[in-house]
Amino acid sequence: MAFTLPELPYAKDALAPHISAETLEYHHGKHHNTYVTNLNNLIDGTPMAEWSLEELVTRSGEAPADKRAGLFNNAAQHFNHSFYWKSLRPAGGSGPEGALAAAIDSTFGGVDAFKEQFTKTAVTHFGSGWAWLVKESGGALAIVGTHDAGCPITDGATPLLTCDVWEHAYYIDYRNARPAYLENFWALANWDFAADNFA
Ligand code: MN3
Repeated sequence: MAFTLPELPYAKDALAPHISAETLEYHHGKHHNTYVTNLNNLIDGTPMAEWSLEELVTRSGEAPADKRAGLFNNAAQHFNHSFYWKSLRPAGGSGPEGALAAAIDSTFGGVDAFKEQFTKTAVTHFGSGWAWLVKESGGALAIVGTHDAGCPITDGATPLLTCDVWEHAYYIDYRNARPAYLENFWALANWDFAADNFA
């Protein structure tokens, strides 16, 4: 079954001034859309057309050798971007509550310490990739950086929240200033989404 570009869960101008409508126009309408188109072209007419997106990400090694890299990259980027749009919200940023807040406190020593570590992972990540808050397969919280299309579900982790640190995510609004993009990420972080994923 062919994949479709998911609608953004908010209006294109709803994340401004932190992330502009122009950024979303390109990032969602062009970049993400291209990953979806490429993925559909790779699986069309093959048995992989029956696989779920998660299966395509975690089982790309079973694909024909000449398709493996493209399949993983485009499937994982479709997964990662769909997850990123939901990791943001116009009225985000307040902070975690309940069980997730307690786990963040005990793991990182508080929300501010968590944000500091996550920001450091995102800002110091070399080149293109992603910063994630995940629940590892054993249940512990962790901050992980993944390169290019890297996706934590390949390690059996459950993603809770992500920040896209590819330049296309921030170059229109912040040029090369990834730290400024991260500062603004915290004004948009969707903690309800993270809590739902943690539960
Ligand atoms: Mn991106």
